[in-house]
Amino acid sequence: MTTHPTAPFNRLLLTGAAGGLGKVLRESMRPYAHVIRLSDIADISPAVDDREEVVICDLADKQAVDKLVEGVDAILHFGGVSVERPFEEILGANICGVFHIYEAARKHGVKRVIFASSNHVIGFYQQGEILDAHSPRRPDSYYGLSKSYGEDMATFYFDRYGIETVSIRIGSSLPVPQNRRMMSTWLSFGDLTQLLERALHAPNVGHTVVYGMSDNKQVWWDNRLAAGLGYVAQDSSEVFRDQVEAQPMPAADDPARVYQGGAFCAAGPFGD
Ligand code: NAI
Ligand code: 15L
Repeated sequence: MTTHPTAPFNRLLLTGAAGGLGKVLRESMRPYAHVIRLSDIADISPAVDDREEVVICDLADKQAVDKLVEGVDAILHFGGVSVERPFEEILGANICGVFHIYEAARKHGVKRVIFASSNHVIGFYQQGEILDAHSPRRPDSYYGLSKSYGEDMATFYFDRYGIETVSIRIGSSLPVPQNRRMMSTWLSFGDLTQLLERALHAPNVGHTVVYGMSDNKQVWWDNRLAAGLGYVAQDSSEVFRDQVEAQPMPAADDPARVYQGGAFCAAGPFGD
């Protein structure tokens, strides 16, 4: 993994800091900034030292987000609803939230955003189909739609205002792959950290879309269009194959076996 001898960023903002990945990144991103500003709507454990700042903030609150972004050099945007939910819940956190982040970035002169996008922007492709960053999106959920909107927001803010973004279409970033589908989609925490380091430091990214996956054996996503990032995955789901394949095989028509987005493709409808 590439490391930097000196921290090039004075202050990084990490949204979603109370979440599963936020807790990991709170530790693993420390080498890349003098100070990390940690934010979430949920409680965050107190700052451990003067290299951490803790700010409770609802992404749906435009004024609060504006204040949150003031004084940061780059943003790791991981906050928001992370699973399929009714549209009204997704709207404030993810759709208004991503707009608030970019508007604040524009006002405060932030030059780079790393956006935690998701494989659910292409979730309705069948497993085994090979995609790259230019494949038309096929969102599998309101959640996936919100990430698709976030990617469009990133393109717009680059074209209009020159703010660069790396959108990482994260597969499944968990300690271990939990099922057969995740043998293809798994992203280790170490590889996520390397990908973020590259996304922060690679020059001239414009708006680059990259699939966030480890060096898994059977993959559906071709990352050659994001080669400029220099990301080289170090881990592989293969070491978990025996324990994953001890699980029963899903039925042939189970979305978990059919679609790249798995069970998200069968969520809803809500509110009938
Ligand atoms: P998580 O659900 O554990 O963390 C998300 C955090 O966002 C939570 O702590 C939550 O309190 C916060 N949040 C929700 N609504 C908010 C609001 N209105 N204002 C401020 N904060 C709010 O999810 P996880 O797994 O840590 O994922 C982090 C990011 O990465 C999410 O954006 C998710 O969509 C994305 N992602 C994660 C994947 C994974 O495999 N873990 C896969 C693909 C994308
Ligand atoms: C996601 O986007 C979710 O945030 C996460 O909870 C996982 O379900 C992941 O995708 C996945 O597809 O495995």
